Amino acid sequence: MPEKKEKYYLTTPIYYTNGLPHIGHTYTTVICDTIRRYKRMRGYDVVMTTGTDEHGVNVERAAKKAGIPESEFVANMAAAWRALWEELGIAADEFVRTTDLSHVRAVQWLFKLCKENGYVYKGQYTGQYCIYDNAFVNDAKPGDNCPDCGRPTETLTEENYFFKLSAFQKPLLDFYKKYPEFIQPETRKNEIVSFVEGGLKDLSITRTTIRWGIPVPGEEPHVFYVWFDALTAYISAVGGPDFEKRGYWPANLHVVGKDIIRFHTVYWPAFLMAAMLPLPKQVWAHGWFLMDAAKMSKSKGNVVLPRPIVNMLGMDALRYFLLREVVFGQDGNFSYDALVTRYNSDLANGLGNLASRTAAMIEKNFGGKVPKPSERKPQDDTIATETQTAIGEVLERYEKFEFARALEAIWGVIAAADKYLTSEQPWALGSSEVDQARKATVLWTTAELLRIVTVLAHPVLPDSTAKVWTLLGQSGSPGSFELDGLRWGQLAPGVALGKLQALFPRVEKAEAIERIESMANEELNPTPTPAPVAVASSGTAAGAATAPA
Ligand code: ME8
Repeated sequence: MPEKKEKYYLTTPIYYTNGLPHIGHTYTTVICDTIRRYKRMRGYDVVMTTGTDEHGVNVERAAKKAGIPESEFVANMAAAWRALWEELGIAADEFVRTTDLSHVRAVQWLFKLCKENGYVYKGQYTGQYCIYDNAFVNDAKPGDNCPDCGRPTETLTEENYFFKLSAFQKPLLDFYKKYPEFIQPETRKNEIVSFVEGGLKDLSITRTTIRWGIPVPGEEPHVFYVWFDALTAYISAVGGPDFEKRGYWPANLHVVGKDIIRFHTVYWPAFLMAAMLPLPKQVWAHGWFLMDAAKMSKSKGNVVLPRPIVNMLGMDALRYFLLREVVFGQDGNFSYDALVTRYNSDLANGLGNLASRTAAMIEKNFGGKVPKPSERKPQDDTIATETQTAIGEVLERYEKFEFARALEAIWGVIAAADKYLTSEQPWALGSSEVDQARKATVLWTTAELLRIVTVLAHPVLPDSTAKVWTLLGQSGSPGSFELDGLRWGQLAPGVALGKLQALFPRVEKAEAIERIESMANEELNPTPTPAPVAVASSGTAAGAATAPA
């Protein structure tokens, strides 16, 4: 554990405001929230940033279509994004909007530094531009489609400021070599290294054809190119030019989807090198959640929304599914069927069932107080050792962001508890002194295991573990438990159990899917009523959506 609270700064991408969050955005934000909780439990002083990327031609067009000024359009969208993260309990510590004045100043400051250091010049640029991705498409010819989104590119000539990206080929390659952990996972690193080895062209970083952007001081009508603008949000969120005062820059971690890794591992470090600013320590690119084997997008009409799932199964179920189903870094398919199957098997039958039967047996046999264990049998020691070993393994997995493996190890402990109960059969023991003593040992052992599982699962399942924590009569939140101090044997006998709250009520699959789909349909195609779709607070399987973190 760090001596004095060491700072840890992590970020999600700064999302575009031309749509609302779907499961893909939720995935990135859940990952960051999980890492934030985990790092806090390891004693770090953590700040997590998210935000909205609000400039560019797409916004100009969308605002025009909506018949409102751009500033109003983006304010509405940013408010919607912020509200959804809060509703889902994954609101970040900093929410940066690229229209914030502090961000505008930070972008202008970064540009000034790059220019003063000789890395910015004026020139003419003609190229094929994808207005949907806000990027010139390298090597594309007129008539070519954008290789990323498949839509037509437009030929654009304009006077631009250029950033001398070509000067950074060697510094970047040296940097990747010196910090082999900078780009993760390894396969992405290899891609980026060969891209940079292939040569870097200078990059246009301003536009004169776009109106809705941050002005280049004294150079109007030049406004900043979206990536120079957006990437700077990571530093403007923690002080901009005054970043040293707050002490969170350089970031420890940028979590992004694989679609934007190049911007984060080539452009961004080059901008920072040019400005002689510290570089982030790591960029982690995860894969995509696919729907019917295609990347989700609103235009394809295959988006999965988080809210209907949360209303039906609870936020923890969604978090669990996203992190358990896919190996971090790889693509994964989203399906409601797999989601509900995992919910019933791992959450309702697994953790939920273990918690409720343990509490019920302690209630019935020991008046709701944690019993005092007595003489141990070898099988008690075996399960204690297994659980203690799992603590080490889970922490190691979390540390490497191997969430699926961490959860697998935790659920291995839950399965061991089920087996232990089945073989020890505390319910079949009588009321003799010997039987009572044995019952006490078995139930203390199970409750202790449950306590450890609760702490370990907390970064992924914050709400339900908080409920189990209370059920076990523990004070505070499992989130304030320091992971490094977690050991077998800390559960004090005599503690009164709290109230059993519904954790993960089993659901009938077909019915659950139908309800989720119908809520999603309603959200995507609302019937014209004045009120927005309400967040269900009752009548759901798992109760209300979570409170803000
Ligand atoms: O690219 N699966 O914003 P964006 C997994 N504004 N993750 C997904 C996903 C999917 N199907 N779809 C989206 C931008 N994501 C820029 C970023 S940062 C300085 C500027 C997630 O709204 C994933 O993290 O298009 C991806 O990188 C990000 O959303 C793209 O969000």
